[in-house]
Amino acid sequence: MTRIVNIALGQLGPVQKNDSRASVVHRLCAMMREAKSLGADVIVYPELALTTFFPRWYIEDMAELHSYYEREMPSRETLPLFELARELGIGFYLGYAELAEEAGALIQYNTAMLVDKTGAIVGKYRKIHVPGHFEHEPWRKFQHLEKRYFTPGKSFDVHQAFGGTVGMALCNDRRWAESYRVMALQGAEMIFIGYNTPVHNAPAPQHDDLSLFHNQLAVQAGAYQNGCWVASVAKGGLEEGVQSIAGSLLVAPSGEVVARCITQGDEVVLGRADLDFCAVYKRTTFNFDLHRHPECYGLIVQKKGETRAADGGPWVG
Ligand code: CDV
Repeated sequence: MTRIVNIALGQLGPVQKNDSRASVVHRLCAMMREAKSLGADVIVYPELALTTFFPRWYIEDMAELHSYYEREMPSRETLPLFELARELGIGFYLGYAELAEEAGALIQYNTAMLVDKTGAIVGKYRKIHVPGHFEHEPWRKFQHLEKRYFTPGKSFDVHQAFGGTVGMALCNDRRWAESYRVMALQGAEMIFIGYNTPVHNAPAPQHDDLSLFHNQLAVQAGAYQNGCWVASVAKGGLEEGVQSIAGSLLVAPSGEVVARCITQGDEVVLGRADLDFCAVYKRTTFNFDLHRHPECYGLIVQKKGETRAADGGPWVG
């Protein structure tokens, strides 16, 4: 029996500061209906999909900052998404800012959740590779204060859903080989990733022309080297004056791009993922049991990295 999962890329165009949660959920619901009409089993939405990408601003007022976070899921505003998922019989992955209460303290996470076809939350993932900087850096055209606003998560888990094994990651995670490998070692067959990537990278502006290339390169390598399907979905377009790359795509275990969005706005594109195609790679070239040498990889977990540039200056995030 073949295991086909029809995966919809639910790319979002910009969400401006004054756009209400209700208006964004309305857009997400319209996309969910379109995905269902195309035959989708699951729709993948971007990172921090419910609001504008607020880490671009230095926000000192805690009440204002926390207005971008969700304290519960489903919340009053997001409930229509869960209800529609159940009504249509379609799952979804959604990125959002989470305000969690732990031992009496409020902890801020950059989170994604996976919801199944009954509208039930199957799992949650908290972003591990939190990029950017902690302090206000006025020299930048815009801030990237994720390190200030989000505590890193602790684990890459996988979940049984849609007839296969699903892993989740968020944005910057897709650039790190470790993210995919840790999920693949747990049998991941599909990895869902949401992202917000500005075209302009303040610490390395010479890379701006390569933003889309690096996005695709990272996802294709992650899929191929781990024999997984990877759906990577953007919030694109011009948001509050900042241009973000779009370029959402679905990559097969062969590393080939099988579906992609071509606009900067709200766009639904369907890809057909045969989960049994993963085995073609997992049992041959990337047969971990046969070919990996974990005894030689100790440094990967023993050493974090080099913390100083060759010229003695600090690395910039
Ligand atoms: N939201 C992100 O994680 N963005 C990062 C960058 C560019 C800071 C990314 O890797 O796309």
